Amino acid sequence: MPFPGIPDDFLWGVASAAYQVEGAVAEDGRAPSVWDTFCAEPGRIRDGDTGAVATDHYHRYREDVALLRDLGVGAYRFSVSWPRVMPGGEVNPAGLDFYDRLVDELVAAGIAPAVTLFHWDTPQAVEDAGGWLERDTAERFAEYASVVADRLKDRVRLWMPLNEPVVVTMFGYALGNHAPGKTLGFGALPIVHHLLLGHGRAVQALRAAGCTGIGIANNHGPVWPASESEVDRNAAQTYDTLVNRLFADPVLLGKYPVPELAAAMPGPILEDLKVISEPLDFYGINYYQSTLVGESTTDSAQVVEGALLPPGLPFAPQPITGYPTTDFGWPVVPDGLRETVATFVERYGDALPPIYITESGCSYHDPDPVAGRVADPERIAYHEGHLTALAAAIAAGADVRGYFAWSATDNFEWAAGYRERFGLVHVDYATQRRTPKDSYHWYRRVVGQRLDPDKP
Ligand code: GCO
Repeated sequence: MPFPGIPDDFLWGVASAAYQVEGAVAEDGRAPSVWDTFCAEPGRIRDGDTGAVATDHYHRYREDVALLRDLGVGAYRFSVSWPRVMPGGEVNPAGLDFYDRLVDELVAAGIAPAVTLFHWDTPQAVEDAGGWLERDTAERFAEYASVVADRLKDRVRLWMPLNEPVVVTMFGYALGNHAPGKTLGFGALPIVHHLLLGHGRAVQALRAAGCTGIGIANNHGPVWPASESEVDRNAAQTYDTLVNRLFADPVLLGKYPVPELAAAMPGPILEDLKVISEPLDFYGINYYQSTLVGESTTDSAQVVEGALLPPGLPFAPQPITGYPTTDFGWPVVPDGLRETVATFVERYGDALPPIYITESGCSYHDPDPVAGRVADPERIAYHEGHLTALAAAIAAGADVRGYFAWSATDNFEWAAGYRERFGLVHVDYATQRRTPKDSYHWYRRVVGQRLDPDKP
């Protein structure tokens, strides 16, 4: 049996997000999101790629669900597109119908739907009214949450109002290499509070609609100091606070991690924190990599993961050496997943609900299919290593209930376009042909052995 320690009722899944797979951006009443606008600006996306067609999942969802059924996963995490469901503030029945069909198809295939409500695709109309810089956006988001809940609540097993709010804030609003492309630096801090308030108000709306299985999906990873020097340790601690605690502390503990951050937030903070810390049924961790951080020693800007970090920040991410890297250049540190989970257990104690790993995955520039096969041994090694590390965290006492591989199919990797391939299924973008990779067959065996130990 692989991964001893992983419980038999563990939920095996795969994940995706609307703008990365759906395409059909102007169909059935969908309005533009900030990502449509951003992709249309020259120079924003590698090779000028856009999500206009993506993997055409909007039209091919039946074929995609059939692939998931054959994979044998127990759950599929996808996101609902806000600009499809409420393009201009009013409900668009045709948009909502798509998710109704998708959810029916999943349920018929024996797969539990796990829904993200905001995977970064703010309707452009909402952005034009101030977007997440405006408190009112949290209310608009809660209205949208209740519309989706009313339609899908009878069939959805897990709900995640927000996905990776720290990335939206940092890349979308502080550094500007993601939509909506704003470069506000620390001026982006109000976004944090409004996203959190949107989360809390959406949780309330979901509960009011009778939903259960409510959580969040946020990305986390160990932050290691570049050296034992005090300056490097302080720099790492600051960075850790921003990426690992800025959203988790308010949600789980009802407070901001440090008074300076609380002081930077707009509105009636104490009242809001009560809403933000509505109890959750689970906490979703997206894990991709660990980060080495030292003091900022340069007076010039630094490019990290495509983002231009301005000079003068109190920290500087540095390359991690001694680990293999993916073709995207990310260090592969499986034990970082164990460490992340262990840190959460230690840091939040009784305030931490059960954990799901809501994403983990890797991009390799896979070869084209040959005779219906795509060999991707590195991706298998990635997931095998991370599941082994996760099993160790569980063996040490962490309550982890599931793992969602990112991603089901190759898809639109934001500013990096289509070059990066994270899927268990290869997509030929010229023909939209899907070819399960070796990693798909490997994952199918892992999932299947858990379900039925006698299965070959
Ligand atoms: C997320 C992720 C995904 C990415 C994946 C690989 O926020 O859920 O950013 O959308 O495609 O993490 O970078």
